[in-house]
Amino acid sequence: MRFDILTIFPEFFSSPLDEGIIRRARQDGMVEVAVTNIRDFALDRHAMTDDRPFGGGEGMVMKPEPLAAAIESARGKNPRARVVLLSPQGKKFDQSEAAGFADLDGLIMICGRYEGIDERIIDRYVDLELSIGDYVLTGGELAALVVVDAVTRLIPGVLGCSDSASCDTFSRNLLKHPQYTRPRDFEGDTVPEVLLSGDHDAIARWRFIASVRRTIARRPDLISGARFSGAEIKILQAEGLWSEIERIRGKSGGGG
Ligand code: 9D3
Repeated sequence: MRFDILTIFPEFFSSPLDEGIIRRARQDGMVEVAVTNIRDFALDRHAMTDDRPFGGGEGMVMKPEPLAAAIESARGKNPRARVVLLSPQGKKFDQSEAAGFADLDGLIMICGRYEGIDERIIDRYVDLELSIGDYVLTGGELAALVVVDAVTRLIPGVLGCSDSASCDTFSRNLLKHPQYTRPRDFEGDTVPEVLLSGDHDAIARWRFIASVRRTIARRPDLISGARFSGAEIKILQAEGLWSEIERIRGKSGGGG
């Protein structure tokens, strides 16, 4: 996978892409990330990348010519890439979108700034507009980093077995159970007894129940997409959680 990131703030990307799993994935050649300064493609004397909106109004709009030249250049190096614009108007990015991107040869990501980009660039080049959530950022750079991070860890070979993507929270639609490590007693707060018991069935059951309780409390929207085995349903019935799950599913229409 090759990511091409087009931005007027290339410095934004230096340290986040040079640490941890992404750094290793780049070093091992499993992903390539190239950051391009859109300003390098601005032809006028002042290297302007923005201008006032036709029709008037607040703020500035990113000019089409430098963006078009930057996209064409990125396409030359990443010919089979899909072109994504990070924008508050986009479709919400989620784990299934990340998994789809992990199968692609390349992504060209345009980071918007100011009030956005000239619509003709979207019409001509952009395959997909993506938002990372319902909050206001100052530009698309952090959103692009979120996409690189979420997609990179799904590329085969990037994660070791120990943190394999297959048991992620969102692969089961359940939140992770609480976790503890040494010491057993931290300033009087102790670790749940069952985790010290060595009884692996009891531990698995405790963790499953804790995951479900947490998901019901914090993310009831995920419950509709969770699927339980017959044995799990029996456990949830014994814990008095199954009726709660059916109630949540009924309310949300049982989708997922
Ligand atoms: C309505 C006036 N504008 C803000 C004062 C709208 C606006 C323009 C540009 C709001 C935010 C931005 C910059 N944000 C992004 O480029 C962005 C973003 C976001 O803000 N939230 C979630 N995902 C994304 S992806 C790109």
